[in-house]
Amino acid sequence: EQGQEKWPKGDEATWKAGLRGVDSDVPEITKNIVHHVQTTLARQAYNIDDMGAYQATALAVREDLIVNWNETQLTYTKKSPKRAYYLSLEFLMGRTLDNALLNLGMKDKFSEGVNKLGFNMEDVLHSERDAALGNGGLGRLAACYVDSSATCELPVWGYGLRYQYGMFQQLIAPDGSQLEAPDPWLDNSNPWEIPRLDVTVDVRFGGHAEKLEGNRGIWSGGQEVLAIAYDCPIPGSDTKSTNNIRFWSARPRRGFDLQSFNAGNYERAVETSNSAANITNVLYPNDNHYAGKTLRLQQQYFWCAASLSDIMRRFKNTGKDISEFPNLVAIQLNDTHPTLAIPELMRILVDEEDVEWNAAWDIVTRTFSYTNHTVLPEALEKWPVQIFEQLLPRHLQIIYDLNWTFLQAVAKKFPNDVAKMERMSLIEEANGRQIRMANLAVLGSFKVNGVAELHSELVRTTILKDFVDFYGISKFANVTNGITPRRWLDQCNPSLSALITETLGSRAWLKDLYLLKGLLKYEDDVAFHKKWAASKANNKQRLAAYIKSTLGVTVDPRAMFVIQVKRIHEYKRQSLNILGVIHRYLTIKAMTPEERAKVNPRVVLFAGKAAPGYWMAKLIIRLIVNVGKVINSDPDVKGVLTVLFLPDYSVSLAELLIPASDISEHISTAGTEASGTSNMKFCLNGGLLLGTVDGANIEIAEEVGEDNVFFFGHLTPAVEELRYNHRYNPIPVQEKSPALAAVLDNVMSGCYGEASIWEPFINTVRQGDYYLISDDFDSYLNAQAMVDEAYTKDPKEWIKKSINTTARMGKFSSDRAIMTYAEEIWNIEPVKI
Ligand code: F58
Repeated sequence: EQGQEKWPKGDEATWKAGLRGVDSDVPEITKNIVHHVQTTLARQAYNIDDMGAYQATALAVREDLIVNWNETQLTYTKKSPKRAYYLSLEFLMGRTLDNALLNLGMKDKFSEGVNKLGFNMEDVLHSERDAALGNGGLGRLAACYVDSSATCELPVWGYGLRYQYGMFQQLIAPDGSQLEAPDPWLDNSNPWEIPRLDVTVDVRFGGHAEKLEGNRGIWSGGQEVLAIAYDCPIPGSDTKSTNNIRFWSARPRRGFDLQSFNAGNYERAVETSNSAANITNVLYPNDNHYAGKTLRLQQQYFWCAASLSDIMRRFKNTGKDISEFPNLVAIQLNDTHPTLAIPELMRILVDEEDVEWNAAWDIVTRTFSYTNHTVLPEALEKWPVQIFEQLLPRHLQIIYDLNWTFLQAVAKKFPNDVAKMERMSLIEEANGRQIRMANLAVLGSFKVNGVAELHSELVRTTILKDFVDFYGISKFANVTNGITPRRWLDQCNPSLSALITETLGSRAWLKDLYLLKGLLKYEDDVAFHKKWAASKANNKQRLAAYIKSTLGVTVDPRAMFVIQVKRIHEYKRQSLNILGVIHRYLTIKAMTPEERAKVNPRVVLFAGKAAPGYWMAKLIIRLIVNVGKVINSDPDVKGVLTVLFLPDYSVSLAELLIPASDISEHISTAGTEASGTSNMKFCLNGGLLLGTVDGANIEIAEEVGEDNVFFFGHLTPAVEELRYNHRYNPIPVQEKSPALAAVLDNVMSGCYGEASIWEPFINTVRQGDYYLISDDFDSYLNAQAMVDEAYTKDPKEWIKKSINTTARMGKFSSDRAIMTYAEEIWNIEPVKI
């Protein structure tokens, strides 16, 4: 078919002679790297360091990615399949070079080439700085999903924002407090983006909206901001398919206001440009908490408007009638952050494309689907109507019009249920009028999903119950999260990956993770056990070396490594962990030297960032650091217990920590953690899970077997009543858990710093205890005792558990998750490149 097409421009042979392919042999690779050293970096063998070698190598790899990217995009354009767009305000990518080399299947050749040029690939890879355009789970999930979409050859694009400053850098002050420093990640140029200075969209803010007949409107005036596209190629694993994330950057519409400039008011002329560029300045560093900043709403609209305009332009290029839009376009809303895309598409259809209101609404509601990531009430987005009036007057009209029709339908279905109408309305009337973004997202979507079975059930029965009653259950689905096994095993754990490949006889497991089941044949194989244990030991040594070089602390890799790494949040209960550590410390201190010699030595590691404005989370970090200082300098527990807080948690640090865990902790209060994804990463790497019956922990246990996880704590249905009791029939901690009472007293005794510092935290446990620390504490200690027993009593049995865990993690590949979205929600199919 392609052969019959007419060459679009000039002489075909001349064009083709100029096109490059993907470099395939080592001399070609080194030649290209040297070429970039010489002519892009303007350096030479005499003055190039690891950083320069990284940059030149990245530029060479970038070319390979772009070759595949071009071919993929041309194929999509020619075949015009239905496409899906993943709208996410966060993409937590981490480093790119290693992942790109592995997905291209070029790592060995590039390593050889880099060696020939006098560098070591490991050092080169470590020169790259993380792209941290995300807070945590939600942003990293988006990154895993684009990897899987390319690997599964699905026509999917991501849309995001190109923040000048990513996730802040975390420093720990001498007193143990978290400090924040900015992350100007673009200061060293970014080889992984393609600036598209010609792909731009005008985005309007403010001005006034007029209504015409038939619900049509005109929006004019205000200020226009220019969105500029930066494309980031996303290579699939072992395929040419290379998808795209389009990141938008804000620029002032006109360099400056000429009138003010000519009037001699230079500063004012430049002022507009400053405020426009501010929009994509910084990633908001809140995790599971809604802050309600106007600039954040500007970010959201800027991104939705630019992305939708771009999607519409691409759709129109197909020449299809507008009514075909939902047959060619599916848009996934990653949480409520992109919900403005719903009224924006209405605006485009009704005001600009002259589509009749009801027909437009039909198009909209066959296009969008929405993923919910939390049931915590404090995380649900609501925007004051007043801000909308100023910033998005036309969207406010559209939302009012939608709400009017919607509430009539609700009233018809549930006559006389005013309370229900109030709850379902797009507008919350109490405490200042606010727009409820989750309600709008549900209204405008044909499918709503949660991210793990339990979470999806809670969505259906709690926060969105009224909507289930109204629409029926079939609109509400579950897609359990997944992780990419390329980054989260092959890349971060080369020794285990090699062992698996050697054992299974091929690398096919990386694209069909259920093949890991083949490892079960060796669950009792002594020789295999030895290799399995050697890989873990190797990863623990690697981490120990990092700890030595960054914190100057020596940890014994033969000790059991217990790891809890994630955002610091009260619901995730790092507090429970550190209180448990103190209990362990006090217990060991009370022992005779003979008894101490029998204790299972542990290294307990924490890492994670607290939102800069989340005071309690920061206090918990401070407690962890200070408890660590006391324990680590106490000769009584030397070699038996070490406690460390590793600063500045990131994707790259996760890649080092996860393969080194014996046990990881996922201990949220039941019903609060929507899914969790690091739980999957640890288990895939053969670390065992200690956790509550929450989120995806439940499904992990279902897959790997309950005997291979350590569960504890109250279950979700008990939580509400326990909280009620805390309020109305409180029982003192001393009665519920004498062990916890002793620990709290110990903290207040001043041995980790003045009691007044910790009092606000201690009080949250003693009074109210919303996260049920006191209810779960004894059960937690009991689970820890089971861990010690399992680890020390029979090492063979432990390794068998570890093998079983890895072998049964097939379900948690993000390939499975993305294929579920593709087949059950988006209705898109793979496209062969
Ligand atoms: C996380 N949410 C969930 N939100 O907490 C976690 O259980 C789940 O596994 C993960 O999503 C993926 O589904 C989360 O990370 C955020 O960070 C938002 C950032 C923007 C502001 C609101 C919270």
